[in-house]
Amino acid sequence: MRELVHIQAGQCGNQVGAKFWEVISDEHGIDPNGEYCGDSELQIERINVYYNEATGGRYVPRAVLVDLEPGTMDGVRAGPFGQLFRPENFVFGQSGAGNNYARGYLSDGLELIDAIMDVVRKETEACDCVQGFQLVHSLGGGTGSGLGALILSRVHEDFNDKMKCTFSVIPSPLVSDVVVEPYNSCLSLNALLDCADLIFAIDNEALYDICFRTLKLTCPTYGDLNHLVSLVMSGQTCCLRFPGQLNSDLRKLATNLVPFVRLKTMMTGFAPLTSRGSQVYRALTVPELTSQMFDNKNMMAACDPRNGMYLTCVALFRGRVSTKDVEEQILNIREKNKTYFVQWIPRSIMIGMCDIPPRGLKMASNFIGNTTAIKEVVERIFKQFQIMKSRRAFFHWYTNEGLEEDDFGQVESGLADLIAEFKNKETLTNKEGAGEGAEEDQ
Ligand SMILES: Nc1nc2c(ncn2[C@@H]2O[C@H](COP(=O)(O)OP(=O)(O)OP(=O)(O)O)[C@@H](O)[C@H]2O)c(=O)[nH]1
Ligand SMILES: [Mg+2]
Repeated sequence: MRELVHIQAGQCGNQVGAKFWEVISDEHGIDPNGEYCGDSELQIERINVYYNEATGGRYVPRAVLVDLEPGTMDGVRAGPFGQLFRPENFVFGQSGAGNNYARGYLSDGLELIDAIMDVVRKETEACDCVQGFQLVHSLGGGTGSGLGALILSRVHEDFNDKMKCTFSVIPSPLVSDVVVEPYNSCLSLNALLDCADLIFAIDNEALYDICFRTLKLTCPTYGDLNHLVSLVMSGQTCCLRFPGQLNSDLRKLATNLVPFVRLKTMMTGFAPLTSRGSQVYRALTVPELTSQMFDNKNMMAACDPRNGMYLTCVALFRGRVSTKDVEEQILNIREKNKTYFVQWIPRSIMIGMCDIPPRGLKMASNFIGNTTAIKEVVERIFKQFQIMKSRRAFFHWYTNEGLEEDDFGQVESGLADLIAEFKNKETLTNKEGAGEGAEEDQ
């Protein structure tokens, strides 16, 4: 069995993470006591990917829950599936990181990291053959950004040959008004680029827009945003959790999605979009799902794919759908949009199928896109970073905790290079592409 170890850090990480476990437990027929009460072999066949089996047939999430303050953990424990988690896997401090990356990455984080890694190691060693790790966190908060990056770098050191992916929530002024979030986000993203294999960008700006424009919620809450995140996370992981053929492990997924080592920040999408508790009354069809999943309005990152080029993508269908229909529709959409796909990766859309639909739907589709348009999201936070950095504003909060001014300089050049690489790849033609490591030339 190829197990995964899940780690959630900070307020956002814990709130989103708790929702993820709620949704997948439901999909696998695991009740809040950890007992299996499902009705299909498919639910249980690969249950060990995410759950440990404890004595008495209880299923326990292979999850490590971390925060620098105790409050969010209490929130998780009091939540609907709070009793599911192993009590020893809650690791927390007392003070919080006060929105400061440096407190999460250095001072306070360093005090807690050994206790965290002890739990991570224990979980990993108990696995038969662990395939990798997933981290859920915000890039805006001090704990999520700083401690999240610290954990991932330690995991990278200790388990070098295992896969690491992150679900990273990107801040937006529409949702939060913390001034230093661009600092935290850029510092964290630059660190993740060194040690993560796949970064799923979950952009609060896009989540808010979807809630407001598409779902007509006038005042979206974190509960509403996290409902959308849970659709993405359950979809993105369903090929790992249920039996199937394609992209059935993280390494295959990353190998097919990431043609260049630094370009691993993924845009995600979902169709059909529904608000919490609402139903889809219209019968859905494969053509509808396909066109919606490639639609800008369904993307959980605030960028327009038409302002960039797709390098690769995965189209994942859930429920009882015909493979032939799906293949036809994907060919169709690729043909219609061929100017937005780089020509030097000929088979850039991968298709995945999973028989089990998400709760309340007959069918659904998930999208993972590696598009250079994601540079718009990076640029959004990077510009604010640069404006503040040019005046060295707020630096003392970071240097007081042990970060050096030079670290800001390195982040600046790292992300400037990243944006330049995106721009370079979208202008490459076939011939140049061949020299850059593309395998086939049409
Ligand atoms: N989508 C979503 N975003 C959240 C949630 N909670 C916080 N955020 C976002 O996360 C950022 C703040 O980070 P938090 O996760 O609250 O901070 P933290 O990691 O606990 O770090 P400190 O509190 O600074 O120690 C802001 O951009 C918030 O908008 C949530 O439940 N869902
Ligand atoms: Mg917090």
